[in-house]
Amino acid sequence: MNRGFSLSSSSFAIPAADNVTSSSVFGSAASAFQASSSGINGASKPENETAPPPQFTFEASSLLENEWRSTEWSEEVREALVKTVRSFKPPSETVTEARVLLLGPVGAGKSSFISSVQSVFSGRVLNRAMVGSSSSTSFTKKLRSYTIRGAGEDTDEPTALVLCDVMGVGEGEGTGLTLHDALSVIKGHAPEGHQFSPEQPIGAETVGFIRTPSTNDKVHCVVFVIDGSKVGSYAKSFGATFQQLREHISNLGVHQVALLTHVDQVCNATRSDITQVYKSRAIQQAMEKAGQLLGMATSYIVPVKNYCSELDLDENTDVLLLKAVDHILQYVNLFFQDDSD
Ligand SMILES: Nc1nc2c(ncn2[C@@H]2O[C@H](COP(=O)(O)OP(=O)(O)OP(=O)(O)O)[C@@H](O)[C@H]2O)c(=O)[nH]1
Ligand SMILES: [Mg+2]
Repeated sequence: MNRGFSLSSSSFAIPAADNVTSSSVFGSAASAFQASSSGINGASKPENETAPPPQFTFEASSLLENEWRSTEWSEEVREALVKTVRSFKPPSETVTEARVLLLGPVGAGKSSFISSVQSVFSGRVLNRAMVGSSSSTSFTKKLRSYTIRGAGEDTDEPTALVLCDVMGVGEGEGTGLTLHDALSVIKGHAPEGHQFSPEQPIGAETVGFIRTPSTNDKVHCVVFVIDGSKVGSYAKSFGATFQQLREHISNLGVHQVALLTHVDQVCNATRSDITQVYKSRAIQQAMEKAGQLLGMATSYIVPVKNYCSELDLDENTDVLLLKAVDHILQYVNLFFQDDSD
């Protein structure tokens, strides 16, 4: 009987890589894994537990003369991107949907991104994945997979994109998603609706545990979600945590990208006009900081502004969100290309 992976009370064994090849896309491996089942951060206390975290100060708030990534902002671009996502099919004979998992600190905007993407496709702002307020404990407690659906002529027609929402990674011990559970979800062992609990790691005893996941059950791309307004003040331990996670995820052959959210709170000019996003020095610096935190080149990271207080969609906000989805789908494709090699 396949019992998945073994656990002990003092430490847990990381599930084997399920015979998938390690991806060469990612940089050097992070430090050796040393985690406990108490939390994704491991047993050690956050380094800055006694001292308040340093505030993120940007060197400059001015705008660059030219965009550092050229972007077209128009209704045509928006429509073209919608079409691309709607017509997306995973390049695989057996898999019909791309499963994309959002991982990141509590309150970073994971659920908001899912709701925002669904809003774009629904033609109105809605809260599909339940969004919390910024706090120290994760608002999302269960694994929920959301198939993004079209609207208009193709009313409710599902796209092949499934965005998976999980509990956020906490700063302290015993709070938030554990490394073990994150990897279990990525490997396809976790049942839909599973309620995360650091005391009850996902294993053979978990109700609905998927013993032999198919490629359909597995996650095909992981998206790290980082709050741009907090990127400089996250606990130092987050950096080590994310880099450990990335190492394990890379060993599973799953590509990773990142979203920098809350860009409206990083730069005032961008708050009033989202098309300034690639001219903002502050956002450029926040993206670099996010890259350092994740051990990831900036080319994997895209900025987004989620819908949060708005009641109406905005064409340019849609373009930025759709560009992020398009970026993610490129790395989904790489998973299937690697798989068929
Ligand atoms: N200004 C602004 N607020 C945002 C943005 N994205 C999310 N928020 C707000 O940030 C808060 C947390 O958002 P969530 O989507 O619940 O974050 P989460 O990552 O799902 O959090 P947990 O489920 O608790 O781990 C909410 O109040 C959102 O409205 C953004 O791009 N800009
Ligand atoms: Mg959430």
